[in-house]
Order: sequence, then C-alpha cells, then structure tokens
Amino acid sequence: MYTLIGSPATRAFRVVWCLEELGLDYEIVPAAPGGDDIKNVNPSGKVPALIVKNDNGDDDVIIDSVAICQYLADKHNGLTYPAGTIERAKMDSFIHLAVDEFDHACWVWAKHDWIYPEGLKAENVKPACALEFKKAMQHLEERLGDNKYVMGDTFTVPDILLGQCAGWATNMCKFEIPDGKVADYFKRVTHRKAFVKAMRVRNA
Ligand SMILES: N[C@@H](CCC(=O)N[C@@H](CS)C(=O)NCC(=O)O)C(=O)O
Repeated sequence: MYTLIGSPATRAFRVVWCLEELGLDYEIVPAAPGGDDIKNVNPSGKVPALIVKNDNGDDDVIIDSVAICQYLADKHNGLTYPAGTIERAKMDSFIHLAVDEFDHACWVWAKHDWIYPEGLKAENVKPACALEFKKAMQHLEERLGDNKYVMGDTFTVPDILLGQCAGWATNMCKFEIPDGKVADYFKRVTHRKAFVKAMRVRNA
C-alpha cells in the first residue's frame, strides 16, 4: 500500500495514473501545495510525495512526480525499460521533452496568470509560453511519427507525463493541440482504462 500526498488535481495526478496503470494499492492524502502535510516531508512544499514502507517497516519518502513514477515503474516492472539499455535512454529523453518543453510552458504560464502577485506578472510571458508549447507540439509530432505511443507499441512513463501536461495545456492555458497525429496520440493515451480510473479518482 502506497500513500500519495497531494491532491489529484495537481501533478499528483501523474502518480495516480501510474499507480492505476500498474494495478497497485494506494491511499491519497489530498494535501494542498505549501500546507503542513506536504511540508512535513518536502521542505519546498511542492506536491506530490510518495510514502513507501521500507524493509524495516519505516517510511521512506520520494518527492517529484517524475521520480515517483519512474520508481514505481522500475520497482513493479512495467511502463519502462531496464537501466543501461538504448530503449531506456530514448524513453528518458521523452521524459525530458515532457518536463523541459510541456511542463515548463504550462507552469510558467500559470505563474504569470494566477500564481504570482500582480507586481511580478510580466507582459508577453503568456504568449511566449504559447509559442514554446506550439514548438513542443511540432517536436512531438516529428518524434512520434506513426507510433502508437512515444516508444512505439509500449506505453511508458513519458506517455503519462505528456498526457497529463496536454490536459493542463488545453484546460488551463487554452493552448492548442494540432489536429492529426498529435491529437490522435493524446486521444489514445487518455482513452486508456487507467486514465479513466484516475480521472474518476480525481473527480471524486
Ligand atoms: N517537479 C515537481 C514539481 C512539483 C510542483 O511544482 N507542484 C506544484 C503543484 S502541481 C506545487 O506544489 N506548487 C507549489 C509551489 O511551487 O510552491 C514534480 O513534478 O513533482
């Protein structure tokens, strides 16, 4: 049984989706960013965190959604490839695409839309984020080719990260997903059973 700290409306959703894909048992402590529940385990106050019981029965804590998803994937032997293989390196580079280009554009947009106080919101940052996101869409389209998922027929951790970021991008930032291969890809990942279950958990 894993304990996930963080509301599923945040990046914690990635972990919920990952846990559902792997068929694992978990409970959620729907802690708000910056609150005591998360600050007790992560000094930055950022969610999510995962509490894992170690062999001595003590709690270990993993912070950062990508580290958590990759830990679960490695430990439960799904959604990934063994370390030291070419497939793993290629998969990791898609993780960086998700974090550097997708997550970054949405996160900076959010900071300049509703997170920063008025005096810190800069003009033209949000259109710049929209441009960065558009470029990321082109990069994904080129790298995806005719693949079903980013690594081919196998669904892996970066598909979860990209799928969650696409939801953010369209619902929160109102960025556009181009019709064609990329839109079809996002439809495919968000029609998975585990995604639908994770959405039910999120909306409960
Ligand atoms: N790289 C981290 C980022 C975590 C993060 O920024 N989480 C947001 C909520 S989605 C948060 O807690 N923000 C509060 C803050 O930045 O102070 C991850 O992927 O888990």
